[in-house]
Amino acid sequence: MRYDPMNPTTLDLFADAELEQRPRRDQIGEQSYVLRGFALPWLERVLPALQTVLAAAPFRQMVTPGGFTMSVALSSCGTLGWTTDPRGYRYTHHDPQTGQPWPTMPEVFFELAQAAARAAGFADFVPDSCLINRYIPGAKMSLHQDKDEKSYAAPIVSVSLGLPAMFLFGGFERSEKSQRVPLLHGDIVVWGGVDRLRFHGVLPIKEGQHPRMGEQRINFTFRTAG
Ligand code: MD3
Ligand code: FE
Repeated sequence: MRYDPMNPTTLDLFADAELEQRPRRDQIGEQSYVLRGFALPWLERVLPALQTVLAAAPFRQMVTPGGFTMSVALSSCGTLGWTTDPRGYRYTHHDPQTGQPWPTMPEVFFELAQAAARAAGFADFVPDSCLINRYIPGAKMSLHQDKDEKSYAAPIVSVSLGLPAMFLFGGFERSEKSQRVPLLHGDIVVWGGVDRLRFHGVLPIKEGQHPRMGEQRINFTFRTAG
């Protein structure tokens, strides 16, 4: 009989192991870890808080300094939000679309990011910025480095929700071969230290429907930017 979480006759010691075959924590770089499903127990609190943030700062597509409209739509919360326009990439205190300060980072976002950083060996992570990326099928993020933060001492914590993604974890030069890391709903990746300036990107998201999130992938990227 197939495991059915609602049927007590199949609730045995192996049931949970069958549900989650992937290792709980996977090291992908010297100081980078995938925490599989880490965010799942938090989502009941995270998703309503996300709706509140997005009501104040809706997703919008931005234009790169090179003049290209990004396929990924963005929002932010925290004291600093990441933006791009034809003049360049930068962190701002205000949402350029509303002129208002970016929405406050919900406490549950902060706590989740700090707990994930700790689980990967980074004590006392204090993010001041959460970039929220929305991918619809076909959207991608080309290989790049994150270099707009004041200091590279703090790690970066990334939370994946919704449709699966193939994450590209590259080297320190664009030309180096990338590792491919599949990321599913609820996975968290923490990167820091020597891996902080690695090239990275996301392959185009495949068509699909996620039961909880619909036809999209949402990624939170927590940073100490200021
Ligand atoms: C790896 N976002 O917003 S997670 C980005 O899934 C970005 O939306 C991707 O890259 C996404 O800049 C990837 C974040 C991430 C951030 C910094 C990194 C991955 C990283 C630094 C080094 C290696
Ligand atoms: Fe990035």
